Amino acid sequence: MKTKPFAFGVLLFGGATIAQADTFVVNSTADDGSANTLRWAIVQNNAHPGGNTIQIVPSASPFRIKLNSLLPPIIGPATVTATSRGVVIDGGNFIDGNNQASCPGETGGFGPNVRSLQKPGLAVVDSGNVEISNLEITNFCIGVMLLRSHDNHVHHNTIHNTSGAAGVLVTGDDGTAAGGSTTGLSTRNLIEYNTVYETGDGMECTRGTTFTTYQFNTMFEFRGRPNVPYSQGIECAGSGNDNNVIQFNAFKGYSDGLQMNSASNLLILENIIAGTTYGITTAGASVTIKNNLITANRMGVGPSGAASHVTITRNRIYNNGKPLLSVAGSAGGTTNPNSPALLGIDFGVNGVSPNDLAVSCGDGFPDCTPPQNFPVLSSGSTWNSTVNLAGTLASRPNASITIEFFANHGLNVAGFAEGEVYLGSQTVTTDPTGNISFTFSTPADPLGDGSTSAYFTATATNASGQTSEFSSALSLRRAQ
Ligand SMILES: [Ca+2]
Ligand SMILES: [Ca+2]
Repeated sequence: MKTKPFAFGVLLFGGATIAQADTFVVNSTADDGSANTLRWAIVQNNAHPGGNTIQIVPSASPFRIKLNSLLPPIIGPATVTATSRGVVIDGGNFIDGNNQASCPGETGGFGPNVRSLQKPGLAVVDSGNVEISNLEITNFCIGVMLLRSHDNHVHHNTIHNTSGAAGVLVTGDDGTAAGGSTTGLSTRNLIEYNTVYETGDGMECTRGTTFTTYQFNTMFEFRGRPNVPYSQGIECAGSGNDNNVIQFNAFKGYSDGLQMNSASNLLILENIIAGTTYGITTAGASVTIKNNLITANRMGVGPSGAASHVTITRNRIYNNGKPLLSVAGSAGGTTNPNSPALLGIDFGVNGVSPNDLAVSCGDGFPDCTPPQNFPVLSSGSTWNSTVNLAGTLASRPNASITIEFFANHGLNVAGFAEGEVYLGSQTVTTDPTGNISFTFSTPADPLGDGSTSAYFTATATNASGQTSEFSSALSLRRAQ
């Protein structure tokens, strides 16, 4: 059925040509190319692209479209959507979404391959302005692939049991053997409100993916598929993956919640990351990690690289240090049970990085090498009407430093204190020798639940935006 219920069109500049936008109704689950099948609708759209709608009208729920071969990529602008839930696009006739061997070219025993561009359920390639929504997609190597593609909107889909690269792969891969990153080849995509599970990587922003937003998605792995190693919640692989936003998502069960690699100018805001080996790893510059809940992981946040400027502010980071290991050496994870990465913030993913003091610095001033030195808290053992924290910081001379203070119910299972409840901050300036003493006061219920004891920590963030590891814990109790 080809209908034209909407009289809108695309008026091309010059006014001489009007391209009619059509609606192609899919009401058959067959995959024989006949009218009103999904394959037929995509072929029709691609023959005359220009704002068409492929509208799947399910006659039953579930309405399972079991394909016999891959669908052609969708040429935009176009919309692919279902009028109600229950529409399943299933590649199970020729791909086993639970076995990586179905996706040749993957590296057996390692995590999903971010260079894989194989066997997607739906794809947009060298095109853009495609909206994909309200679908369930399963048993492919990739759920939705946006390859060298722009201005797409992928939302309200359920993508699960894929065994190649990712649930949603956004990539600018140009296919060259060298790596093929070209900044901006995939740009301005919006991926939101999707549920993604058992897909290896949840999503990827790789090889030139810019100005793309991932928000309000739920992604998880059960860590229970022996033929598909779990990998990253979102991975940005290769170079040029800058100016992306990852916010309001939930990640659980990955080897890395977010593996950002060298991606820069990122905003990572208000996510929940739990049950991963490494919550967030990032080596880029100008990365802001704010207001996230990062708990029950092995390690919380792991910035790395001397040039990194990773600002970690106002998060809730606690109850990490769990003995969670990734399997099979996937890119960012570890199989080493002796890995010291058990901290809430671990610069270098190598355990506590000690402060470098003046005696070890060639110029005679402290904190001459990254990471930013952390504060040292020191005060009495009790609080009364207020909690009074005192401490010192040794850093660069005449430096403006923002110190954030946190309270914790206890140490994590590995014995480190983190940042469970944010108490506030203050900005200080070190003296000409690089040293400063500070005090900070907070009301007598620092954990907000009447607890009469707490572990206090602090971080330091320098003027270029680089945040330290957490300080050692100071244990205090309320005076009786
Ligand atoms: Ca460290
Ligand atoms: Ca340092």
